[in-house]
Amino acid sequence: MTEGVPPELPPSSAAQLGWQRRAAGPQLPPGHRVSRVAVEHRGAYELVDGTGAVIGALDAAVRRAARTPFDYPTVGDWVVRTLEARHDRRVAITSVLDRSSLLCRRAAGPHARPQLVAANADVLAVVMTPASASDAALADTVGSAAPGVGIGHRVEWYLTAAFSGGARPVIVVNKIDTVSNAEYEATVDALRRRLGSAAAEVPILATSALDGRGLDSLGALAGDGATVALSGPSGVGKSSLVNRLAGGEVMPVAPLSPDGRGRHTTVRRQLVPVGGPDGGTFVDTPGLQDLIPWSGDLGLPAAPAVLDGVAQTFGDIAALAQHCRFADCSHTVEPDCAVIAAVQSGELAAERLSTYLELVADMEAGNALSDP
Ligand SMILES: Nc1nc2c(ncn2[C@@H]2O[C@H](COP(=O)(O)OP(=O)(O)O)[C@@H](O)[C@H]2O)c(=O)[nH]1
Ligand SMILES: [Mg+2]
Ligand SMILES: [Zn+2]
Repeated sequence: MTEGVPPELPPSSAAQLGWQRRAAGPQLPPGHRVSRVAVEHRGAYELVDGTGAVIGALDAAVRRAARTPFDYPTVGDWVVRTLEARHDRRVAITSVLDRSSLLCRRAAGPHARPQLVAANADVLAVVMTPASASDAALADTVGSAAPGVGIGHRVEWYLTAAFSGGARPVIVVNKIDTVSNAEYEATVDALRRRLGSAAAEVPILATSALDGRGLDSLGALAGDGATVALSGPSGVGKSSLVNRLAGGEVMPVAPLSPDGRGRHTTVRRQLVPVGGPDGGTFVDTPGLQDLIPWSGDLGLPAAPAVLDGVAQTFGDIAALAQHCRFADCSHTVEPDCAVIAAVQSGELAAERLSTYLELVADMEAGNALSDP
């Protein structure tokens, strides 16, 4: 039953996987149990349950009934699966349990399609470096880049995906060993200015995967079975952080061999247990590197808060927009636009508005094509 499972990890405990954080379990049919998706590859899923790992595939009837991408499991999902493997040596996944959160990106390509990246993450950690943080603070130029080209790395994109998906965003400034304290403070100041109203809602952690500073605080985010998803551009040290916290080379760290991923023959586990019995899990998946948030419904069960990620990331603009003449004001060309007026009076930073407009354009690109 455990055939094909990467051997490098001890089995995580059920408490680490966070089962106890869920409100109530489903009524299980005989011969079934609940497991969590640790990695997804080509329609097969590595499932962990605190005792070991098995490979599962979606039950044929469930697959036939699936209508949208949201009906398929993704990393971090809780699923019901058969105990016994079938003829193809895989267990059958018979249902996907309701999600408490969902990180979802707009898949690349001309048509707007949702791509599920991670489910049931409590926290989305947006990892950057002092260098990338100050780049991000300086890189604003109105309309300089085509939507989707190279600007999916902006911190506001990740915050929006977190807020709208029901995960708590945290910013992690990694590689602090590369700068002085003064440089780090300047980085954080610039970041806070950039984030405007959102700065108050997003804690900033400093870490070094090299010398270990800040790792306790980062690891503590995954206490008591919590799940922390790591997002951020390639090279900022996400996998290095996970490896430090997991205590071994669980994720491949750059530099890779010239042929890239070819060096690793197994698909790496993307849900990684950390911190022992009182710990939780980290999610490190390529899908979170470059992310345009999905603007549509995420299919989450009735959420306590209205999950408008853009309005939460840009609370200052959302508040001003209440005073625009038109309820659907785009804050670009309309008369009596309170947002443009606030930029002109200096109340709102011009970069804040240009970033907002780029994000909205990015999220909407392709939507017109996909509408029938
Ligand atoms: N100086 C320094 N280098 C780091 C740190 N974390 C990661 N690195 C290096 O940065 C490179 C990219 O790290 P990796 O974990 O693969 O980044 P990822 O693409 O975000 O997963 C590697 O060469 C790491 O050794 C850190 O805290 N300080
Ligand atoms: Mg990595
Ligand atoms: Zn307006």
